[in-house]
Amino acid sequence: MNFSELSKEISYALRHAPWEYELEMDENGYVPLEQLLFSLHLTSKWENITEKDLLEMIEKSEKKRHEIYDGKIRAFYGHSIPMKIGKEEKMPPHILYHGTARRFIDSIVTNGLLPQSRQYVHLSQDIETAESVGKRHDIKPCILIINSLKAWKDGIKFYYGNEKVWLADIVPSKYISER
Ligand code: HQG
Repeated sequence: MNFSELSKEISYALRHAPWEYELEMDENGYVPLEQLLFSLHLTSKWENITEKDLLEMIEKSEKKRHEIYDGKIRAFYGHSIPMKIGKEEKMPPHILYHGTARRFIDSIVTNGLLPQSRQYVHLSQDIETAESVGKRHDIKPCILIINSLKAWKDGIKFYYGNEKVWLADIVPSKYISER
């Protein structure tokens, strides 16, 4: 079983294209496991996939991307679908990080961090996570330091993704500095 490929496909379905898989998604991004399995079974690649495989995929993945709960599955973050997924508002830690490409810095300094094609800006709990997020965009990523608690006290909303990923609607540039 190629769990990495499976995780990619499920992320695609749950974050970007539930309609391609005929999934009915609730306001927190959950879809019935049954629906997802039914849809995956229509392809030869995943025709034998079981709930146990999905649990094992989640268990073995280094990144906590998905969650199974009460017969439903959801992605913790990353959504780009038009229906905004509700996330739990939470007081953030003092500092969060954001790894990005050098070529985006000028625009981020001018406009702040914006969600771009996703529903939320994604922030990292630690520098290592920010490094690996940033490396997806640039071999020498920039690590930005977010003065998150100050921003939260000033009324910027933060949301919990998983233990490594925090979300925000936007982060104005006055709370951002370069490492
Ligand atoms: C940049 C992956 C110009 C932003 C990762 C980022 C993460 C701006 C890019 C999760 C900007 C968007 C999300 C502005 C933000 N001007 N560029 N004003 N504001 N940007 O991929 O945060 O592996 O949508 O810096 O690990 O890189 O899929 O977001 O570089 O957790 O589970 O616009 O996706 O998780 O890129 O990554 P993305 P991201 P998975």
